[in-house]
Amino acid sequence: MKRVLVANRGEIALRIIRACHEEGLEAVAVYSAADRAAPHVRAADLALPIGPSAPSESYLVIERLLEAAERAGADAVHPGYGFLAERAAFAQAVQDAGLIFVGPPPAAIRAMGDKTEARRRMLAADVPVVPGAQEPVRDVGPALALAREIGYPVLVKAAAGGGGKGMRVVHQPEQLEAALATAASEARKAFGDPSVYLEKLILEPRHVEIQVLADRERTVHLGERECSIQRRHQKLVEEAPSVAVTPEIREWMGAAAVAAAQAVGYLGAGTCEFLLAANGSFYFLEMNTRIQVEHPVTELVYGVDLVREQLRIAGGQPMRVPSGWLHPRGWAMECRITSEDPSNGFLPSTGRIEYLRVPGGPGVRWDGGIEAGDEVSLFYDSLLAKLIVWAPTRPEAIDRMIRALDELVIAGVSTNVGFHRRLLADPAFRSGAIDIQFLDRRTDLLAPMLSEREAIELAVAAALAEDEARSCRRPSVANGEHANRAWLERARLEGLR
Ligand code: MV4
Repeated sequence: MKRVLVANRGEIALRIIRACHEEGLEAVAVYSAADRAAPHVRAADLALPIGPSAPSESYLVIERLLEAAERAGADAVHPGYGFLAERAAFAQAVQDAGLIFVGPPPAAIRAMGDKTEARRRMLAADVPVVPGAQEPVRDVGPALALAREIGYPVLVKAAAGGGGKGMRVVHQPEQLEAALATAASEARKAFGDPSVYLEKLILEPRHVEIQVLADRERTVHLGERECSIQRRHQKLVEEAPSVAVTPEIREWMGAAAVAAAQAVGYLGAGTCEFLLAANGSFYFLEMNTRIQVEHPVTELVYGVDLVREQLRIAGGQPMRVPSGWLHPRGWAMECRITSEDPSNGFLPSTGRIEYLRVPGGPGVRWDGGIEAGDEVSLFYDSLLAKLIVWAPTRPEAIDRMIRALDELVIAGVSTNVGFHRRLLADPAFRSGAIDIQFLDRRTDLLAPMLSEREAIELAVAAALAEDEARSCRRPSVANGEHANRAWLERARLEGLR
């Protein structure tokens, strides 16, 4: 393996290109029309165009990517996350073209992609799954009998699903028939497959996932990530380890994740998602057969470069993770920085990045895909960058994240930076009392005060004016929706809020 085509864009493409270079591999970027001058294009050894801006005409077109790999003389393809990463047909097509797919075997992707099939395999491997069905339900009669057996409330889920689409909560038998119909129709629209099945609804769980890594000899786990801070299935903050996971739970959940991976013949990096109930019981939900957005928090507490390990494993080398017990060291936290306006229903915002100041200093990592001058469009998802910190303890990690968020300046598009600052300062978040419904209860964290919004608009204008004047003073400034402390204080004194 010498030359890797990176079939992705943004921060993850850049992350993969850097890992290739550290592994002594050449990296080939691909780009759509909108990404001609994107950072990942300039970081690569070679970059090839693959079509218009719309993903359906570029990053999602298997033939375009295989053509580019052929033209570049690449011998491997890394899919990143999103786009084609979990399409078994893509992994298969890459292999059929005589190239190495940097990921699991197509059969493992396929097995985990079908949720009832995955549940059957997990049961056979003694991995705890949520009580429920292993086969899709078609008719309301058998569904009622099953729901009675499971006990209400039950959840109707899409068999081809994942990510929350086609899910319906049912509290009473009278609601079941309608829920089956709406879930099936949603599933057909989203996945082209109307099959649905039933599970018991787990109330107020945490979302905890285990990182696994498998080479041809061994399968190991690298502990958990706590991903409960999410809104409408979009994760916003992740951390490792989890306050709710004791060494015993870690050992059991880790063993379950390793068994899950082995049950499908897994290879490379993957993640098993679990629901962790308040009483310590946990249930396998699904396996993500790709590198995930939040992988850096695991890297920081386990001292492993997961993308480099993916590349080594794909090239037939053993992983460089020691055998025996691995333990997390310290605490890592990640904030997803998105071009969305939390005070406006998290609608995506677009525009030109007029100004960017990236935080730094000890224990701070910036996995970004944007630079000042870049245009943020609606063609791609709203993730601009990930701000990741490490510190010896959770309170110190939170304080360090607040410090880093204070340093961060993004002007030109609205971002969720202000939301992150409010969340990290919140006593309930700091106490660790979080579950997947946390933000549903705490809508107060989503919308800033009106006066704050006004202050911010003024702060952004001030930042831009300063930038233009090429002032050598540190800009006293702006974060889309939040102004820094000094500025807010000035605004308050001047009667602006
Ligand atoms: C559940 C659940 C409660 N009980 N299954 C959401 C997406 C998909 N990965 C599975 N999901 C859930 N399955 C049972 N039996 C709650 C969720 C869920 C959720 C899970 C992880 C992270 C965020 C979530 C938000 C809402 C619901």
